[in-house]
Amino acid sequence: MIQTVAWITSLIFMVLIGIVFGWVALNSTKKEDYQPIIKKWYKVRKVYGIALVALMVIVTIYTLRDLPYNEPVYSAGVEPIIVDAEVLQFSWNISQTEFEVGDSVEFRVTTADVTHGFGLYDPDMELIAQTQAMPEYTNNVYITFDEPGSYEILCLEYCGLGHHLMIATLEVK
Ligand SMILES: [Cu+2]
Repeated sequence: MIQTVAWITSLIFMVLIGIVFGWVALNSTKKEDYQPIIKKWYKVRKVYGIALVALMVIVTIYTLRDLPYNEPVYSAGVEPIIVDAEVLQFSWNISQTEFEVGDSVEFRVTTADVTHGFGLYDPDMELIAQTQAMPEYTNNVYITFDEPGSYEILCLEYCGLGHHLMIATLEVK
C-alpha cells in the first residue's frame, strides 16, 4: 500500500517537474520585461518553500512517532511463543517450526559463526519480517501468523558457498 502511494506520488511529481521544465524551455526564447515576473515568482517560491518545510515537519513527526520500529506487532498482554533461531553456515537451527494461525511469535535470532540475514517469507513469498543474525548478539523479530501455509526463512546476507541452501520451512496450520 505505502509503496503504491510512494510510487504514484513520485510519478505525479515527476510529471509536474517535467511540465515546468517544458514550460520554461518553450518560453525561454521570448523577450520580455522580467522584473514583474521575478517579483511574482519570488513570492510563489517563498510560499512554496514555507509549505514544503511545514509538510516536512508534519511528515517527520508523523513517521518518527512510531520509533523504535522493532516493537512487538501483537497487542499488549499477549504472551508470544519464544523461538530460538540460531544460524550456522549453512543451515538454520529453529527451535519450533510448527505453529497455528493466530500464534504470536518472538524469534530470537543469532549466529554461531559469520553474519547472516534472517528473512521470513509468507506463503506468497513476500518478505514479512527480517533482521540481521549477528555473532554474540541476539536480534528479536516479532510476528503474528494470520494466514495458514508454508513460510520460509531465507538467508539475506551472502555468507559463503552454501548461502543459497539456507532455507528453513515453518508450517502454519
Ligand atoms: Cu547465510
